[in-house]
Amino acid sequence: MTEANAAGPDAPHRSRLLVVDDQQVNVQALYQALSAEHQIFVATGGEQALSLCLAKQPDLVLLDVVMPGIDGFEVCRRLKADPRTRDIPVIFVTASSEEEAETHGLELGAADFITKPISPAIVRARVRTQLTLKAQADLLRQMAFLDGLTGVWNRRAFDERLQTEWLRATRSGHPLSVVLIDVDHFKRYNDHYGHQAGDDCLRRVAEVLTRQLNRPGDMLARYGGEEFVCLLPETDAAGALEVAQRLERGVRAEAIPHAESVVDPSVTVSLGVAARSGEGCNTTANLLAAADAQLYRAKTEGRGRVCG
Ligand code: GH3
Ligand code: MG
Ligand code: MG
Ligand code: MG
Repeated sequence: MTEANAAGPDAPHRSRLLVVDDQQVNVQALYQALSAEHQIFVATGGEQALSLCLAKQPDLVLLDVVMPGIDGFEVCRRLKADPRTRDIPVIFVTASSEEEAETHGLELGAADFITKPISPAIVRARVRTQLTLKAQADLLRQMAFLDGLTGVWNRRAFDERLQTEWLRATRSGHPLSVVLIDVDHFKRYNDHYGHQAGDDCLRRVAEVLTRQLNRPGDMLARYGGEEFVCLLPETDAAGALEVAQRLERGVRAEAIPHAESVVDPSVTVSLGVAARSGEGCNTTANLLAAADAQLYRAKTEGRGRVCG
């Protein structure tokens, strides 16, 4: 997922464009038309275009069709087949104005088609349109994976990442752990302070938990209701227990008053930890079930603690 433009999908900002053409004169023309507004990368062949798309993750590709080696159609087909590059819009820029070629390009997933010789003003306008659409699509994609109340990832995002990380860990043999986190006596919190305050409390808990995570690969998601979940790649059971203890202490240290809790006069959480190497943790469902069983144990043993 690329980062959405912080100022909103329509705000102008310097985008990153990849210009692909085997002829210097064409590259020059596009560069002159677009470099004042955008940052330009150049590839002079299909192979180079594909590797630059992976390495630079441009916001848009302007793609020539006829090139020695793999042609523009094949580049487009490969970009659209790879989940890492399929959301990058492709505009074909070609000398051919044949209906058949244009149809073929659009069927391959191209966003637009421009014929050479180019008109700088038209190229700029069409590029702008595609960039706006791309920014809006990115924002929607991002919103579909975020929890509306707390702003952390939602369960859908978690489930997807868990599958990816599970496959990766299985392949590499590296550790992987999860931590389930449940706010203690939260029904009483709502009953005493009101639902609005309950929502504020969940937001603060989410913030505190986020702050305790320091590895770039770690993920915090709202699992549902007053439950959160942490995904910890490259982390074994002992490491995950340490993280969980830190999360528990972090929430306690925030000292959010909770007059009706019998655990502590402030908000506490119970946590259950499970690692891929653990007994019976041979599927993602079993991993989560194991974490849930440990969470249940933390509840029955008095809450405000970690079990794993
Ligand atoms: P335990 O310590 O055993 O976890 O007790 P609990 O009261 O936290 O557990 P229970 O599952 O009985 O209640 C969870 C409560 O969380 C009930 C529900 O109304 C509240 N809750 C769930 N989602 C939200 C939310 O989005 N906002 C607010 N304010 N409350 C929520
Ligand atoms: Mg060419
Ligand atoms: Mg619960
Ligand atoms: Mg609870």
